Amino acid sequence: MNCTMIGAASDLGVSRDGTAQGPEVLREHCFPDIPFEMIYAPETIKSRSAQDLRKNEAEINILDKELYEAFLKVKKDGDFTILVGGDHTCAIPSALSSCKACGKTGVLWIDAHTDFNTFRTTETGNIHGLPLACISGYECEELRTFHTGDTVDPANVCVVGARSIDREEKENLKKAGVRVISTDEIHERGIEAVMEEAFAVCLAGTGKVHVSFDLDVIDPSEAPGVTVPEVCGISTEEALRINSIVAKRISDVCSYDLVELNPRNDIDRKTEQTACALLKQILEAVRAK
Ligand SMILES: [Mn+2]
Repeated sequence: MNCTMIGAASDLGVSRDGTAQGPEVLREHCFPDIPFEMIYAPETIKSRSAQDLRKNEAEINILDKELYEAFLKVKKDGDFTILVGGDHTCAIPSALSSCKACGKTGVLWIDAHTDFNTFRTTETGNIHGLPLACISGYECEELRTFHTGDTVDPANVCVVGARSIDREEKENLKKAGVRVISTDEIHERGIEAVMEEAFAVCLAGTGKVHVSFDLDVIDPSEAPGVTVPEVCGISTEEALRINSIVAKRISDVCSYDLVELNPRNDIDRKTEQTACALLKQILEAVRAK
């Protein structure tokens, strides 16, 4: 199967600069010979104010609409799409375009954060903390005005590797009924068992899974090149094992994201190299599909 990579050069959804350079670094260093379309955030003065609880909302919507149309165009040709972020808000058009193109879809969200805040509960106003709520149809209508069709049923959403959840965000997750598997649970039960369950949740009554991989699920001692590091994460080796299960089950997967590489915070390019290895696992599997 053919695969098209779409880069989202944006850090509009985070509070600090750097994430916008992630996809360009990966295209240049890892994938110079692969179809790789780059979509840039609108040039504008970015809001970084702590008081602004809807930071860059209008600009994010402009970018996400452009991404949504680009994903749909590639999917119409029958190609598999990989989103290379950019901050995690770009997963909104990636996942919702799959709902439109692939039918009923579950979402596997591999991340240290659950990204299930809403404009009502966010404490920072950084919109990259809201995308999973938006994709799951839980408030956040303002962030999916470009999408026509269903959102993802929260019963088909599973977060793997979470360890940093805000108090009110936890309430949102509980109300929506989202299954959250913590880093501790991965270590208690083992990677195979939790991934088996995660796929079962995402595929219950759906045809496909959208997989979204945030590099900050990995411990910052091994993957420092992110914007919001969280200690006590999984190792790089564990991340590659989790991702190899995704690769093995590629026939259940309709699209994939790799997000939040921040080259400015990276040390000796080690997070970049991990990102590259994760993407190559998926690319190889898609090509063999
Ligand atoms: Mn995250």
